[in-house]
Amino acid sequence: MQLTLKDVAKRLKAAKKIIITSHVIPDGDAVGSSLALRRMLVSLGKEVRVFIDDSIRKNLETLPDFDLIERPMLEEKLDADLLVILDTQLDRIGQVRQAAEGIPIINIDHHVTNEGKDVDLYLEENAAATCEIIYELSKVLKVELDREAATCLYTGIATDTGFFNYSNTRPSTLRAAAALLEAGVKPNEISEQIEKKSLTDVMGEIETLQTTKVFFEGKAVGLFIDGELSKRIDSTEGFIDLVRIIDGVDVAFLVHCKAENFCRVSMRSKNVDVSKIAHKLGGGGHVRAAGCSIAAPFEEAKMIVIHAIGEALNEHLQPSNA
Ligand SMILES: [Mn+2]
Repeated sequence: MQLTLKDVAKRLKAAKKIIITSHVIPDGDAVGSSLALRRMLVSLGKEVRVFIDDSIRKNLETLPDFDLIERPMLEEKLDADLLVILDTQLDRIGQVRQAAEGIPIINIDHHVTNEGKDVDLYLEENAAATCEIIYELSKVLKVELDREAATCLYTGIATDTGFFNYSNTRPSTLRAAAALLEAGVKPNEISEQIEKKSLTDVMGEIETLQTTKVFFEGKAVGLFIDGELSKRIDSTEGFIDLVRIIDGVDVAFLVHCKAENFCRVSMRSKNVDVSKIAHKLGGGGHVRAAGCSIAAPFEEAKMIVIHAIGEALNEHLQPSNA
């Protein structure tokens, strides 16, 4: 069922015990929206727990209430009136899905690839971030955002828009950000915290840049982290942005060998719909930023991705799509 924001508010108000969760490989929007919504609901007298079934990157550890995030224990059965899934769909919340089995679900998301299977969904695909939706929800719920909740929401909006650089930045995104500054957010502190990198990460970045290769007359550019290089890299955050700026490039992508037969792929584009490419390969995301996992050895995964991008670039150039 498709929900409106008012339906969402009603469902939240009717519940007493609420569990909030988000996707594995959590980003600023996943963590920020979960923590901000928790604070909002606690201020309404709700009993709230946040579960994320994955480790979370260090840069997000300074978010207010970060220590309250729990990981589901094997065999633990969770008890609540409502499970709220943020920034993703049911099949990407890891073990939380089993632990919360039987609890009614509402799903709040901005990913165009979310089909809302088996859940009640509020999808605002034009929102730059789930945090932008949660900000709108705070108005519907008539909750005043404190500095802590505002910091969480700003972090999610800033990270999902590349600090207001990407095409998903819309007037309402900036209005939300402005209101969050009025609630006490310090934008410089957040950007310093998010962009901070260890020396190891910067050295890994330099090594990864050496793998830069262009394809399709310079319309695509790839970065390739094999198993060997992967051992020296903690985070690939922001790597793609280093090459997506190359003149003439439409699609930038990164193939990261995480295990012998398992590679993660992320893509960014200026024109081509990379969410379609990701979807074809079993992943998802947005028109200009998407990703997927490929269960294949590194060299094979590379070929699969390059081929799929070539096809998408070709289709994009067909006059019927112009
Ligand atoms: Mn998001």
